[in-house]
Amino acid sequence: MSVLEELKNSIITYKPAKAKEYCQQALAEGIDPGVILSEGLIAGMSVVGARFKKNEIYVPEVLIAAKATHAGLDVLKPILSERKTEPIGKVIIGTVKDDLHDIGKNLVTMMLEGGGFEVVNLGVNVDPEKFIAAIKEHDPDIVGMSSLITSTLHWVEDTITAIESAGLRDQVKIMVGGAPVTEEWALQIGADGFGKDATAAVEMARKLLGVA
Ligand code: B1M
Repeated sequence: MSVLEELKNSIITYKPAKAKEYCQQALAEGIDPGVILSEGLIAGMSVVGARFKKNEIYVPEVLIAAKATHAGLDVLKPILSERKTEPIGKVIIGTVKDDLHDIGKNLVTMMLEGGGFEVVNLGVNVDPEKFIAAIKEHDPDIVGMSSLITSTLHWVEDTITAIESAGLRDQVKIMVGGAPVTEEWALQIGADGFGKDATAAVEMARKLLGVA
């Protein structure tokens, strides 16, 4: 079995220590970190997601799989986040209120950092007031929101409304993403941009700031 298959397997079989080990091995073999991410970690998490959806596994298993994914991400982070030049813009990012999913948001954070952005990661369950306080504190160019659950999607729209009410809407661009989010919905609720995945998020962030 190749190291990427072993890595994917370590997520599916809930083995954080192995995930870390295989990520290190894949890097040592000279495999591109983006490939390790997509064909190892994300591929494994996709299988876990499908099994969770079919009720073949439950929250405790998903939590250990998420832990394994994060163990791998920790190995890749220094490489993916390496910035070679001055930041091209500042982004604050968080998972919206009542939502604790953070794997995708953390991936987007790493890819943005690697793409030349300075990123302030506000974590999960971020309420509109915390987004507003962070805009005032950090003066970002872009506010990023991640949302994974349909029942809490409304917090994305509520946060945009709160940013408008606070008189801060004109000074930031807003980018949203997460599995249930579509481009059409994002634009409809007043966001400036949408990212289907972490790579698209970096492209969108550059576009929003007019960077070629
Ligand atoms: Co939850 N969960 N979960 N979960 N979970 C989903 C989202 C779900 C789709 C599973 C299912 O099929 N049933 C479902 C939501 C259903 C719905 O709303 N329609 C669900 C549910 C229901 C729940 C709970 C309610 C379960 C329960 O308790 N009964 C509960 C809610 C807790 C809460 O948040 N309040 C819950 C809990 C959990 C765990 C804690 C166990 C764990 C999270 C661990 C963690 O994140 N630290 C978890 C996980 C892991 C998942 C699945 C299996 C995987 C999510 C993930 O990490 N994907 C997920 C099923 C699925 O999505 N297929 C599921 C991998 C990640 C790389 O992809 O996050 O989509 P993703 O991010 C992508 C893009 O979306 C995009 O780029 C990323 C990288 O490519 N992107 C952005 C994301 N954010 C972006 C922001 C941007 C741009 C792009 O700009 C700012």
